[in-house]
Amino acid sequence: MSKGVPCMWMRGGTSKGGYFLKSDLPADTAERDKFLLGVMGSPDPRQIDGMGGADPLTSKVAVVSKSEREGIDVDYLFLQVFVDQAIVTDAQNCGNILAGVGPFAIERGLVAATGDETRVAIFMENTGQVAVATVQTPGGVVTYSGDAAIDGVPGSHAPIPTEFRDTAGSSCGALLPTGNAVDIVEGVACTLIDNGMPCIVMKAEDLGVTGYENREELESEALAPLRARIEAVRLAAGPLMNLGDVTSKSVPKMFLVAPPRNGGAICTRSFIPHRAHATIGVLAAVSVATAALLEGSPAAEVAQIPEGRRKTLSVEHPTGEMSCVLEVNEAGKVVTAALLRTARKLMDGVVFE
Ligand code: NQM
Repeated sequence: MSKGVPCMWMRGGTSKGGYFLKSDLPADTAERDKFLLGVMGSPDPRQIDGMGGADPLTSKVAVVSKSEREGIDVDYLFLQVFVDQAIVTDAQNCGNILAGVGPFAIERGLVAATGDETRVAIFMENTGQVAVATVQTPGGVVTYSGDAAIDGVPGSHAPIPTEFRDTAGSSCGALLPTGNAVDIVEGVACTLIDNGMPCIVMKAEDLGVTGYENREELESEALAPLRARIEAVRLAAGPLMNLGDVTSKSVPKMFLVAPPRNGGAICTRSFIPHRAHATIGVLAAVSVATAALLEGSPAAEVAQIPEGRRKTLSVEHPTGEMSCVLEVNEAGKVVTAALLRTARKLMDGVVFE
């Protein structure tokens, strides 16, 4: 048995996972991945012999180190540990797990608290972009308690407002990798978009569902043909999005959109890509909200878009909504996105593979 590796287990947004200092993990990637598979208990649909929660949303890892980059506090590498396959991938980012990175960095002494609030500039290594998170640090100590509530998480916690810049083309090289707001893929009208997360956005109606189904319904046997059709679109679109063969990749994420039902801007259901999401990914929400601003796109057809250069788009999801504050320039291009997340430290100790 190994002697264990220091690790903090945290909820970040509506996800959960292990947060490690880079220096505590094996430097060799293959060794690191083998270790993380052991920690999570993968591959196994129940992850019974590990810390993973038998769900891609709770089988996640943040690797954090002090940054050498100008103006940046820490570097953050996100790793998705597949549940039922022996795959660890850095091919996607994660804005939910990102929410825990600021508090973790302060707790581990990588960043000094600066009064009651501490801004942490985070370089997201997966996509080469920067996020700035504001962490509550009353008296110079991280607090997780507060009044901020986010849908998909019971109770309220300390707010962690997070700002993104220049997220367009994070993995696909361009906001619209095909150059089009609409492409027909496998007979379905889609927007292939990447404003921080490669996403494919389709109207639920075009796939024969309402877009208001819950997670259980979306994963039911009755909707197996829907999932097969969505996967066919995904596999065909991967190369068009400069992602190559996406058979064993966790991107692109797949979105069904419908008119908002609860006063929001748009209603979403997502597949990430094979499980239905319980809520919505952070950068995925930014990407879908951006798609809704594109004239003639499937998302624009169903969305209610607020006026003004600074818009709050409430993106409805299966268990509530996520508000994205988008700032657009004169040409209507999204230049910044800001969201509210919370995080909570669950465990600090050593973990065994
Ligand atoms: O899009 C899940 C999550 C995510 C990703 C996934 C995320 C993002 O909810 O930034 O947060 O899409 O696999 O944690």
